[in-house]
Amino acid sequence: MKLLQYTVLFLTIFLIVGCEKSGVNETALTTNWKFKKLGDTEWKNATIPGTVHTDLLANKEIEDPFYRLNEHQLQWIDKTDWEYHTTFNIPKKELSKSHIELDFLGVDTYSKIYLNDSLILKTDNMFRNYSVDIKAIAKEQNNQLRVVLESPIKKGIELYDATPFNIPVSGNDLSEIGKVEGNKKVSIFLRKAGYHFGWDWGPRLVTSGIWRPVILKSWRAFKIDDVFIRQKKLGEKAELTAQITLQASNKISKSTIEVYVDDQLIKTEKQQLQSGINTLSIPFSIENPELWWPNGMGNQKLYTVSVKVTDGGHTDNKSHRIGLRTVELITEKDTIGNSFYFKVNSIPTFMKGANYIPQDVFLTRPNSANYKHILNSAKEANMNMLRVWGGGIYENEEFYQLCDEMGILVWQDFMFACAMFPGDKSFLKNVRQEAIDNVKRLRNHTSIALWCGNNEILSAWERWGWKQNVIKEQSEAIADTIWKAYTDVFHKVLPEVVQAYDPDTRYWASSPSSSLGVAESHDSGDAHYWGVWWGKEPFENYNVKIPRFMSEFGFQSFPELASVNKYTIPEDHDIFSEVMKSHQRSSIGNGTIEEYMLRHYKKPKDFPSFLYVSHLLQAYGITTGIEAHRKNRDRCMGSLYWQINDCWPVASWSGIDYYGKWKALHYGVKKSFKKTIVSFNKGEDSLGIYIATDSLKNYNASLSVKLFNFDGKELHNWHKDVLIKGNTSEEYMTISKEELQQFTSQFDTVFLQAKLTSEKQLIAEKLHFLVPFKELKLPNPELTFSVSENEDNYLVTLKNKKMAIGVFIGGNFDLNFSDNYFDMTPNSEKTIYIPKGNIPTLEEFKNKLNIISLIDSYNSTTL
Ligand code: BMA
Repeated sequence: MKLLQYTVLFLTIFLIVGCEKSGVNETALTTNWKFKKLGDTEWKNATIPGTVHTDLLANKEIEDPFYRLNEHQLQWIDKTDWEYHTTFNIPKKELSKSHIELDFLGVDTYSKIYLNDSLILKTDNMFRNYSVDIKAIAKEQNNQLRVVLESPIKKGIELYDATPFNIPVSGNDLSEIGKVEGNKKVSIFLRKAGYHFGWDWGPRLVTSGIWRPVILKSWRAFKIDDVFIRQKKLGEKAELTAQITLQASNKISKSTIEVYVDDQLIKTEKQQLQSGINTLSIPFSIENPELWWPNGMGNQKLYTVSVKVTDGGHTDNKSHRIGLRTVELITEKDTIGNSFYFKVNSIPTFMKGANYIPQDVFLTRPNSANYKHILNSAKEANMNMLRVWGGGIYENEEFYQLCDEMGILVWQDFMFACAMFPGDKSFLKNVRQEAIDNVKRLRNHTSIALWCGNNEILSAWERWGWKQNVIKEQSEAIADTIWKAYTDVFHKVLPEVVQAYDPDTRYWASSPSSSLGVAESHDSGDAHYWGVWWGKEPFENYNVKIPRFMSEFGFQSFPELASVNKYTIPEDHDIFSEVMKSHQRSSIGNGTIEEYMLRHYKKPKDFPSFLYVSHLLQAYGITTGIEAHRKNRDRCMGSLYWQINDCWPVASWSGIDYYGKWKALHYGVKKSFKKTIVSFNKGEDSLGIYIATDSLKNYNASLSVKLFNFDGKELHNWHKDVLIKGNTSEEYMTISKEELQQFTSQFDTVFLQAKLTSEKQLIAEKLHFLVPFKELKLPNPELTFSVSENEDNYLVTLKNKKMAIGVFIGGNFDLNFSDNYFDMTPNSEKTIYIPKGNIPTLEEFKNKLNIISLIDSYNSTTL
C-alpha cells in the first residue's frame, strides 16, 4: 500500500528528473530486505519502508497489537536491537558516474548503517533525511547494506542516566505500560515521534525501522538539490523567484537555466556554475495570476513551476505545484488585547478545522486511500485548516499535496509536545538540522500557513506548575537551565531556521500562548480551552470562554459498535471492562463521558446504546463550541477542535475513528462549519438567533423561526427580512421566554426551527430544544424506511410522523453515509446515500441496516 504511494512518487520524480540524458538517476531500494533480532541467525522477510512491529506482524511472529490487550505483551520489542539487510546491484553506467549516494529519507531512530562492511552513517533523528556519498565503496554486484537499529528505550535510558537533573515530562509518556526500568520517561531524549511512547489517545508502541525510502542516486556533472519558489509580489502580475541550490562536480562555464510555468517556457538564463554548491536566484513572473483560495472561498489553482538546468549533455530538473496567495497572521494590539487571526489574500478568514495526529501508530501503514479519506473528510466538512500537532510527525508529501489541492491550510507544529527538552549543544544542533530538513521539504506547499514551535510546553512550564516544582524539588539553577533550553530551541533555533529558509511564513513559538514567552490568555494569541472535559465544566461554558483563536478544545466519545467489534469480544462490552479501559488513555476517560452523558441524556439501556449516545453527546458539545466561536467572530477568528482522527481503535476526542468511520461529531461539524449558519444563543430569559457567515457578499434573506410540538403542530412563527453582512456574525432576532410561554407551557414537548432563505433557497437551518434532552418527552417517532439503489449508491428513504432525534443508520458498514445522526422534524422525509462499496446486493444492504433514534436508547422504564 505504502509502497505503491512511494512508487508513484518516485515514478513521478523519475519522469521529471528524466533518465539517460539527465545524468541524475534515482532508484528506491525496496527489494530483498530481510530483518532479524540482532544476534539471531535466522533472517525473515521485511518491507521497506516499514517498522519492526509491522514486519513481525507480517511474519506472524506477533498478534495484532491493537486487538484487545495485545499491546501489553509487545513491550519487549522496543528493548531489543534489530538488524535489516539488503543487497543491490548498480548498473555499470551508473557506477561510472562521479557521484553515487544513498539517501535515507527517514530512519527511526538510532542506527548504524554499513555498506559492504564499512560504517557509512549513524542516525539519531527520525525526522531528518541523511545523504551519504558511497562512491568509494560502491560496486557493481552484490552491495551489502546493513542497518542496525538500536533499541530506542536502551538508548533513551543511557541519555536519561547521563542527565544530572530531572526534566519534566507529561504523563503521556506511558513508561509504566512500557515496563521501563524505574519508570524512566525517556521520550524527550530521542528525536522521535512523541506519541509512540503513548498519549492520552494512543497506545504505547515504540517503533524502530526504516520508515521512509532509501534512495540510490547517481549523477555526473551536477544535480539540483532544491528549488524554492518564493512569491515576491502578488498584483496584476505575480512576481516570483526560483531559488535554486545545485551541486556541480566541476566549474561549468555555461549552463542554461529555464523556468516553465504549466509547461510554458517563461524564462531562460545563462549562468556559470562553480565546483561545489551553487545558489542561484532566477526572478520570473506570471501574468494575470489566478489566486489560490482556501476551501469555501474559491478555487485552488495550482501552477506547475519547473526549473530545468542544462549543460551540454546533462540536464536536471525539479517541479513544484504552487498556488499564488498571501497568508498573514495578524497579531496586533486592539481593544481586547492582541488579535490572532489569518488574512488570506488580504481577507480576514475565520479558520474552521481540527487538530490532526498521525493516522496510525505504525507510520508506514496509512496508504494513499487513507490520506485521501481524511483530507476529503476535512474538505467535505467545510474545513479550511488543520493543525499538524507537535507530538506526531512532519507529515508525508502526500498529505500536504492534498491540502494544497483541497484548500486546507496547515498550521504546522515542530515536533515538540507537553514536555521540557534537553538543551545541550548536540541536541540543539540535531534540532536545527531537523528543522532545516523539514522547512526545506515543506516550504513550497501553498497550504503551509504557520510554523509553530511546540504544543503546550509554555503552558506546562508557567501554568501547570512545572517551573515551581523544579524550583521546589530540584533548584532554581536547574529551573534556569531547563528554561534556557526552552528559549534556545523555541526563541532562537527554530525562528532562525524559519527566517532563513521560509521567511514569508510566520513563526509562533508555542500553542497556546499570548505572545513570545507569555503564557496563554483569552484576550491575546491562541488558546486551548480544556475547562470542558478536564475541568468538568458544562458545555454551556463554550459560550463564555471565548479566546481570540481556539486552537484546541474537545470532548470524547467511543468508536461505534461496528468498530468496537473489531478489537473486542462480546464479554468486553462494558465501558469499565479491562479491554475497554485499555482502549481509553485519558486518565479521567470513560467515567467522564458517563458523567456528562447523565447531565444531558437519560441513562442508555445497554452497551451499544451507550456508544451511540456518546456520539450524540460529543457532537452536541463540540458543535456548541464551534458555533459559539463563530457567533463571536468579532473576538475569535478560529475554531480547531481536538482532534479529527485516531491512530488506533480507542475512545478519544476524534470525530473520525481509526477505521475511517465518521462519528456524529464529523457529521455535525460539517453542518456547523457551513459557510452560513443560524445558531441559537441561550440567554437568561431570552433566546438570540444569530447568523454567522463567511460569505464575502452582503445579501438579503428571510429569517423564520417556528415553534412546533413533537406531533408537528405549528404553535407560532416569527419572521424577519434581514440584510446579511458579508464576513460577520450578528444577532438578528431575540425571542423572550415570556413570549414563548404565551404559545406553550410545555417546553418538554416542543422545539424551535430556524430557517434562513434567500431567493427561495434554503441557506441554513437549525433546531433548538428548550430543555435538556433528558427532560424531553419524546414520542415514538413512527419511523419507517425503504431502500433502493442507483448505479453507485444504495439509498435509504426515511419517513417519520413525530419528532425524531439523532436518527442513526447503523450496521456493519465500512463506508460513511451522506448524513447520519440527524434529527427529523415531524412528518418529514429524508433520503440518505451510501456508496455500494463491497456490499453486493440491495437485499444484503437492507439486512445489514439497523436504524434507531434517541428514544431507542432508553429502557421503557426510563421513558
Ligand atoms: C491537548 C493536546 C494533546 C492531548 C489533548 C487531550 O492538550 O495537545 O496533548 O492529547 O489535549 O488531552
